Amino acid sequence: MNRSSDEKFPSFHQDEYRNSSPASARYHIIPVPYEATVSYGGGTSQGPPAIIEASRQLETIIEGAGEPGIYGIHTAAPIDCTVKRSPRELFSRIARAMDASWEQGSVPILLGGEHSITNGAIEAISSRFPPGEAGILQFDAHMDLRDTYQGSSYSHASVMRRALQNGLALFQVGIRSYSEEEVEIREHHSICSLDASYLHRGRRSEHMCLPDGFPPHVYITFDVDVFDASLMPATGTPEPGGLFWWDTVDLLSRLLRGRTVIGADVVELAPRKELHHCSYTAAKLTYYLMGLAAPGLSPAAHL
Ligand SMILES: [Mn+2]
Repeated sequence: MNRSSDEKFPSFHQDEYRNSSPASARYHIIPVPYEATVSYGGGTSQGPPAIIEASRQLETIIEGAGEPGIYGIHTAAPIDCTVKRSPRELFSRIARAMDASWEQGSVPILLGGEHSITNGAIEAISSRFPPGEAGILQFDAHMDLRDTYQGSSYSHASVMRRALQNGLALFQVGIRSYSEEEVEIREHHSICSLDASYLHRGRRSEHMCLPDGFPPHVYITFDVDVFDASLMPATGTPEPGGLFWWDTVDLLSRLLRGRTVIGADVVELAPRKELHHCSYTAAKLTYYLMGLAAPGLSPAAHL
């Protein structure tokens, strides 16, 4: 195997694809093992290595998304989250990594870590894209719209509130657990959504799409707790009544039709050894997201 960089870290899908150089890779996998504000079960700092390890079991082709690996995958060294610095400093570091990725015409994909790492993506998107040009598609059991949570404005439960404050459009999928404050904020900002209960009632997905006025460039933030608790027990707050695999890929591909995927994150996996299907599911989802951001839909071409 010809490993070009970061030899000491395993890379995503490494049994099939060498770790491409950053300049030649379509996808930049950026591990962010950050865990500070998790409210229930812990362990998300182990998410990135578990996803990368599980990716060794992936096939080269993923049904419905072709073979994303042929476009080159670069796995970066994990972002150092251990130093006791302010969360804002960490988020800026994430933002810089994403921006460097865009500079090279690549698509950054963050592996969390807890959901608050998306604050880094929000910073990166807000400084690179003019208002109205980029929006966030959030798959999550929770709205994450609290102003603060456990005294922090940068908690996993407040991350989408920060997105709204930065003027980013938001579309939520799979929500099924929330506070009164969050319902009010959602109404106040007229946030569109496909909640889990709505999806469960058998609404047909053929005509589901993002609203016409939704921005052309879309960042996907994927909290694995959007999956049903039976499929994804390895997360901080598993919620019953969630999405399964085909619901998820069907919705992703339909909602993103005609849009350009500028990046993504997969967060909140708290891996457990005896539940390796959870790590594998997160790895397969990550690979599927790459397929949605395949060339032909180049984000760089629009910048
Ligand atoms: Mn979340």
